[in-house]
Amino acid sequence: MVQISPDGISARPHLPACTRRALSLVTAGVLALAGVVSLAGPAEAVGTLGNAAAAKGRYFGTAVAAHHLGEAQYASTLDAQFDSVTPENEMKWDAIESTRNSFNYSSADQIVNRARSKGMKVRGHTLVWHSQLPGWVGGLGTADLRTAMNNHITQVMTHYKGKIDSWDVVNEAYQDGSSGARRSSPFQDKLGNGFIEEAFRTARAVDAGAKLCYNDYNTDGQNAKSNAVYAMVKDFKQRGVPIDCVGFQSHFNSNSPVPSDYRANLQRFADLGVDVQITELDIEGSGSSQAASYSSVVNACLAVTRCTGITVWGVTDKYSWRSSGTPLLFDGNYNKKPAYDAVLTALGGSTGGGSGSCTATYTQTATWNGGFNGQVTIKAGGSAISSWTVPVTVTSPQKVSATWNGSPTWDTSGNVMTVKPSGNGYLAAGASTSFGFTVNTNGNTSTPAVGSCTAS
Ligand code: G2I
Repeated sequence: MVQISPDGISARPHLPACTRRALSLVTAGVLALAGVVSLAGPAEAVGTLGNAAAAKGRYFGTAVAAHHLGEAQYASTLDAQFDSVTPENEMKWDAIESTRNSFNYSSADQIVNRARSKGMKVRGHTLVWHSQLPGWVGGLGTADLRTAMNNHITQVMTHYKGKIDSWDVVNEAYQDGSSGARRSSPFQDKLGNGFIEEAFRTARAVDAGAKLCYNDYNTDGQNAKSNAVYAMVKDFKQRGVPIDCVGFQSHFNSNSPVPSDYRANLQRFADLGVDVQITELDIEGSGSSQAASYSSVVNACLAVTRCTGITVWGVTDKYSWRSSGTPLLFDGNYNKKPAYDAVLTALGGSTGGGSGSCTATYTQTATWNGGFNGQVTIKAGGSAISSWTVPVTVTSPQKVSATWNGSPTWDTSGNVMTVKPSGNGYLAAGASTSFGFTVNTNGNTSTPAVGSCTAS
């Protein structure tokens, strides 16, 4: 544990000699002027995503891939943070029935059994989808295809009967764009519009205990596609076709940001008498803007009583289906990102998580023409913590030129560093430590934004 002493500034190797000389002359004055800023940000976030969501009556899940479960950090992050899983590919038609009537459940079973042994929910994804569909399905004639579709639903749902919270019975059956039309697929083209209803009726007959969802993307705000899905769900509810939930995939990026009417759109579906779920959430970006988008999604779900849970589409950026967009809550080294803090904070944190708490307090310790030094003091709450992270955001064109007593990782914008201890991060109850950094202002003297301290 090292406290940064202002007296040590002139000895720091990171500063140019002229700066060190200037600092040694003005240190006393600087100290008099230095501002101490206690963080006025959101309440400190403690606990885990699953615990915090549970306290709000929701689940917080992630897509998982069976072939990553043997990686220790993947498994420990999954187990520590999430209380629901969705097999990312293992329950798709090509994974389970690549040859007609020959069912292979091994990878999906691995995920389902593991999750259930840890008390996690499982979302089933997905029974009827045009993609990841083995070639033999498309080659069938109409009657045979109908038999094959119903048989696939029946076999798979029977195998998992009683183990699945919600099934994505039909996935992505509508076209993008303004037509509001159905997407071409073997099911649509040969069985016609009635295939969705038939799939849901078959599914209900197999496992009456599972919630049956229709799941799609680009339906997150009100648009022609979501209007078409809305009309279908309304019709199903009026005619008694069994549907319990609608999944909103919520794959967002700068071309497809969180819609401003996201909450209203979730609400209008809920008002039809179905649950709504955010099923494949990921938001490309980094730092505070990504964090803000995640926060808005969580807030939208919390504002809709029938929004029963949120699933992010992967544990870590490094295994995301669009990894280069760094769309998830943990970076490639399993560090919590600002987006993680934002989600946990939006969920209200949790005092029951078992990990302690910490606070981060910013002090400007020195300033000179063209730069300043900042110091962040981390203080453990009423119980000991084994480690901590604190995000610090500077404003472009500012640049952090040096850090000490902390280990930073940078987001792609270069404006956000997430700092963790450079050595052992243990702090006894009420104990503190500090890290420091130098900012070259490049003309902008804004105070860095120091986010909430996350204890672990
Ligand atoms: O595309 C993102 C998602 C859109 N909604 C439905 C989801 O099921 C879909 O998930 C993605 C998976 O994240 C990818 O991992 O679905 C893709 C396939 O459409 C998955 O990609 C596939 C690759 O295309 C295959 O080459 C690969 O063999 O993953 C397979 C298994 O790793």
